[in-house]
Amino acid sequence: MRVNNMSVRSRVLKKFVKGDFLFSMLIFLSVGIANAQIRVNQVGYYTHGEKIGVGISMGAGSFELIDVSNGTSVFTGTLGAARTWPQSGESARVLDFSSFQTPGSYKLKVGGTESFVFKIKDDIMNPVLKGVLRSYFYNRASTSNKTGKMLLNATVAGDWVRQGGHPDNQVLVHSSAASAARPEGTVISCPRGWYDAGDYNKYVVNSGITTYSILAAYENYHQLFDTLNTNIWESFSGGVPDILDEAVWNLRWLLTMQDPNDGGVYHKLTTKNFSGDNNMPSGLNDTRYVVQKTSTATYDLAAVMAQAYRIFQHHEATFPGLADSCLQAAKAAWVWGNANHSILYSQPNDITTGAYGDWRADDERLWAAAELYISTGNENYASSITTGLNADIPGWQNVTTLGYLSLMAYETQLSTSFSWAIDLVMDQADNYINAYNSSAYKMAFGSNNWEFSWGSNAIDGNVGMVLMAAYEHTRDTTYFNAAMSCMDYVLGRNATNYSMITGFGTQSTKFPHHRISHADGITEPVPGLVVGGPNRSPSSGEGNCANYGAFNASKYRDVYCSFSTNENAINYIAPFVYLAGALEANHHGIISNRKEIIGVEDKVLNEGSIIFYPNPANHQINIELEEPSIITVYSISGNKVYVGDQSVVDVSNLPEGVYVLSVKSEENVQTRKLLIRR
Ligand code: 9MR
Repeated sequence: MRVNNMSVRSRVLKKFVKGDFLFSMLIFLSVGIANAQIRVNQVGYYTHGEKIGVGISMGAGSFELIDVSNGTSVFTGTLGAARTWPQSGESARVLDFSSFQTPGSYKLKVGGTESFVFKIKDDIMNPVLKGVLRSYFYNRASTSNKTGKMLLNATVAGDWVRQGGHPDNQVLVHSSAASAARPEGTVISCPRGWYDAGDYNKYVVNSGITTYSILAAYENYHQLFDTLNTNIWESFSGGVPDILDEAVWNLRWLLTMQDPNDGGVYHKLTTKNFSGDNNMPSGLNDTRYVVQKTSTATYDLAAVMAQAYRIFQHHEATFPGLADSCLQAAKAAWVWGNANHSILYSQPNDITTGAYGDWRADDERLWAAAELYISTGNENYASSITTGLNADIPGWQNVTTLGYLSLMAYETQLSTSFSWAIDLVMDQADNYINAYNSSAYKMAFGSNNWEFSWGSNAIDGNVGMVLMAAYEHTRDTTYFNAAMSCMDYVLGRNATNYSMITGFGTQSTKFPHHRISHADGITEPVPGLVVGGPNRSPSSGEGNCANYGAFNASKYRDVYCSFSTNENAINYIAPFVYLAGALEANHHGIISNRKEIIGVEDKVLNEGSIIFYPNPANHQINIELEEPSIITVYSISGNKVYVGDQSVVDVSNLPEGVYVLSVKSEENVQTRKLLIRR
């Protein structure tokens, strides 16, 4: 896929750099001002979804929706009440055009002010989903220069061809990580994985939450991902969906970060210092080290490996032995973690790269226990999932809620009930619904100061994930709309007026703090990168390069030097893989797979080959089962009213009405609407 959406502003900036100063500034100012006052999701909105724009510093009155194909006004609405958003100091009015449901290209207009052009479309987030997922492919470490297959060549990389780098097959054990079996200086091999961010190091903690979110997207919505082609090397060889191939690139690296002698996991694989800004991976040969085993890295690895086990056990033919290796790694990590519960990262004196430090590891432990319990059914793990930790918005340092989200998704399949954890997640989601209802921007994200910390866009994305979980749990569309507001935010309905995903939107980030994009000599940045976003405390290490604004929500600059607001990172991108996947899936009638409670009768249920008859039914249903399956019938309020494993289902005791029939085999869950009539 080639994404080439160079904005006017970017072109002008390039011109500016070339020196055509006056002319460029004139265009820049007029374009900037014309579009700055109406903030939209610059990619667009779902045909049947909520559609919100925001007008800044406007009086009461009406707005129009203009069809850009012919310039006609197709919808008129009333501007919402003016409210001040404390995070940006702006007076904002909501422009709600949700009831307009005709696909096309449009812009919003208030008086003489117009927004950027956006689309209304049924699968509007599909390109974004592919883009954010593909960004991992571009950020793969250890792509080889020697074999055509492993190269980021033009066939798969489009404009962003680059040589491979960091083979990581000769990594040294740092003194902080030395053990009797692997003393300092031992050479080990840890290839593959994704570069963490703008830098070229690989950090287990951040990989943990990232890989989880990507795999969770697949677990929840595999029918969507089963056919999502992202044009990576593995797309040409079949086997498994591309999203799983991408995850395996990192999982294989993660497995090497575990010391096979004791199960402990190295915190990171890194050079001693960050490399210079103008270096491509292929030009770098500095020694790389594995540094200190920690409890956080070890439990994170346990959690992700347990999750990976339950997915890859269904893909033994493509990845023989992988699932088993994952489970063994998870168990060994759990054992080491329990014997070394509070070993927290302490940066050695000779290392200056990212720390990913922490104060506690009990959230990581809970998450690991949850994933191990779900994957094995072993109640010993369940007993380690104890109350006391809040359902905070997930982040690399706080992973409790990842465990809760998994327990929620597998609720109906677990012997022990964790309804208390689900209640905590729902409470948190409801906090964000309150924020969404009262926000000047009608946004779930951004009501609290702390949300504008380093990597704020990841917080926005993770709020979206929590809201989607609440939606899957209740089917209340308020959660769904609030989750969409998180996508709108990162794509332009925000105080910066930028889409902060490279390659998407008219005014998108052009100069991310991403060494590859900076040094590759290619005009456009690598596409699909989500940058950190506004940061209320930008780093003092940047000097005055970025000249930030006064308000939390506008402390963002699209300049390379702004590493505290404009750096991409794998954990910023992953929640948007999940969110874009969840939005796309739901707009196509795909219902979350892991959760069997499906209490709606008016949705298009997922496609599949199950045949059952009669429908409507009277006394019994006959199902053509091709493999051993569990049959469950749900009432429309989500209660299980029948469970069995036979192809003849007796429904004579069920009252007339609409039900959902679910047929679950080892491979698949399929659902159908069932009517019972007498
Ligand atoms: O995401 C991290 C953020 O929470 C921290 O405040 C920040 C400063 O320590 O570091 C961020 O992570 C960086 C990591 O340490 C190194 N790779 C780039 C990451 C994104 O800036």
